[in-house]
Amino acid sequence: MQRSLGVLSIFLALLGATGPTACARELIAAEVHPQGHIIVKSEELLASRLDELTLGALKITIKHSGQLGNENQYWDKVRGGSLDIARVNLGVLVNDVPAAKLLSLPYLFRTRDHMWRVLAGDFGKRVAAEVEKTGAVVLAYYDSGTRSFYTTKKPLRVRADFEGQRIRIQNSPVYKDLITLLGGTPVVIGYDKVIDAFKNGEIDGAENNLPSYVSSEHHKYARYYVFDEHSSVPEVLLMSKKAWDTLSADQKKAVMQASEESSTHMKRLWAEAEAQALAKAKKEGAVVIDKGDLGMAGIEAYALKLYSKYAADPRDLETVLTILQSK
Ligand code: GTR
Repeated sequence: MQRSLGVLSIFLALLGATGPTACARELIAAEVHPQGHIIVKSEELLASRLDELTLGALKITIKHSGQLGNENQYWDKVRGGSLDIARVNLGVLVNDVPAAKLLSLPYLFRTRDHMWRVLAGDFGKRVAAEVEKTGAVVLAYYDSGTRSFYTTKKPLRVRADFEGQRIRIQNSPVYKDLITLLGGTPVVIGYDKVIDAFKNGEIDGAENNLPSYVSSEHHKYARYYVFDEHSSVPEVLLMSKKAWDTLSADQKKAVMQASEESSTHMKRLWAEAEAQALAKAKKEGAVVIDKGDLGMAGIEAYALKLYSKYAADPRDLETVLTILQSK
């Protein structure tokens, strides 16, 4: 009797050690940024917290550096249910999620905090509901700071400087119209191909936040970074509805908690990531021009013409006005 209890306890201990891992579920997450980028670091935190919270039952494998393709492909796969998780820029959703189009309008937010407050309110709920209709679930938003223009030959200081400039953009009608209104030529290129487009002279410029400007090494080709801060479109962490629906209620809670913790962690680190990127860019030869030294009134006057097109629907106009007036 004594002996068989001993065997039983050893057996149970072994089960305890291997049990949860043996039936662990692997969730695949797609990411374009390389290891070391602040977003990937935050996703690593997400993975380890989820592992802890579910005692090893849910594990996230991050396929970083574009191993699974580009963001438009991730978005299609997540909606279609063939990819569990993807982190993309919310701007990638513009063709399917009307709220994302409004959020991409230039000069909509005054500060990052303004954007975070809008996302935490009714507008954030609208984004989540529209995303869910397409077959995905919003887990969290990540900071993406503000996007500004950068170019190879001369800085875009005033509106007239845009003339003749070929500017790389994400595949977004809002950005296409923005560059055209400013007098440039929009060129849609996947993020992973922008560096080649700079090398072979296919484009004269692009736009992005500082951490991406530097981690993608665009700063080595496009030295002139002008702080016009035309947009603040956050990153969004998505899960396919198909994968989500297979989770238990406790697992869903754990996924949401881990996502939120990772997003909060990233918000705290963002300012430092921007400062580090700025210092590295300058050290490696970038010329950074502050907003006060740009002809912002002229640039904004052209850019804001977009509002009458994208907020033509009275309800959208009301939403945009509410955002612009909100504190
Ligand atoms: C980055 C963003 C990426 C991608 C990229 C781009 O800031 O983190 O997800 O959208 O911009 O310009 O394509």
